[in-house]
Amino acid sequence: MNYENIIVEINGPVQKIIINRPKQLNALNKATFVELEDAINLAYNNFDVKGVLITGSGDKSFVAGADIKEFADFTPEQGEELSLNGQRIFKLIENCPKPVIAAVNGFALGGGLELAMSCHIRVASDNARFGQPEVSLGVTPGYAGTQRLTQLIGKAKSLELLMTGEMIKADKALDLGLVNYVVSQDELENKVNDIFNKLFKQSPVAIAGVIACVNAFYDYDKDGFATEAKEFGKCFATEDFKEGTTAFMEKRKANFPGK
Ligand code: DAK
Repeated sequence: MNYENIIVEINGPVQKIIINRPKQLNALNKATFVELEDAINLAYNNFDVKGVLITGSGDKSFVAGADIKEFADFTPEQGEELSLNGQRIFKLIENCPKPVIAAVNGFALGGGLELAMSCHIRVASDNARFGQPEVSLGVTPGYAGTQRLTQLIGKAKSLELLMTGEMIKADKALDLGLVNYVVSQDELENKVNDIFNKLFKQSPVAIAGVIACVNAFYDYDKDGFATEAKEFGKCFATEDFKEGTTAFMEKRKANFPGK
């Protein structure tokens, strides 16, 4: 697929996805969602990709929300359809078997915060701003913001942010547990790479299992304990497990084949 709204770069084991609509502060329109889904599927299917980085173009905005101009005259049916489609694509990110890190380089508002929250780890630059301002537009969040914000920071703070639509700074987001790290703008990419370097020393198979187990905790259709037992069992048939245990006994670092 030719991309017009995102840029996809593969740097070694990292697939970088840059939301690239800087004039609109990287707001997510329909076409961007289509391209984002395609890029995530690429990461799922490319064995050599071990991690995904999602960020926004420029130094002002990660993603300033869904494209307000696009849904202004929607019917209720179109609104629900848009919501379900966005939820489905963000779930694809959340369930990606490879770690997905959001490098939040500015505004992460509405659909932008929802995108960041669907990633496994969030690293913010100190100029980042977070919020779910949908109530100011007369809508509720539509891409699972009410669910993931509550999962990440708890009911009381989540309700406050969702009902006031207030924007918060990066240090407050860190206090709330909404982001994992805050660094200077210059350090953002280095910090993300440091995290990837730690992750890439571990078994990709086991990391995929951990993601599935933790996600099962939040999935009412799944029993997280049963998922964990299943993922644990699956490891015993993998080359990663054989290499990990052999390396331990031979007192050397493991070199995981990723299968
Ligand atoms: N959509 C479209 N364009 C946007 C945008 C957005 N979310 N955010 C910014 N832009 C555009 C502005 O219109 C402006 O374009 P021009 O007027 O120059 O053509 C350009 O980006 C630069 O923005 P500003 O001039 O406003 O820049 P400032 O630095 O002054 O302000 C700001 C930055 C981020 C504080 C401000 O742009 C702002 O408040 N933007 C809107 C933020 C926002 O409310 N975001 C949440 C969007 S609501 C649904 C599903 C999902 C959703 C809703 C319904 N259904 C299923 C129905 C989700 C909703 C959202 O995400």
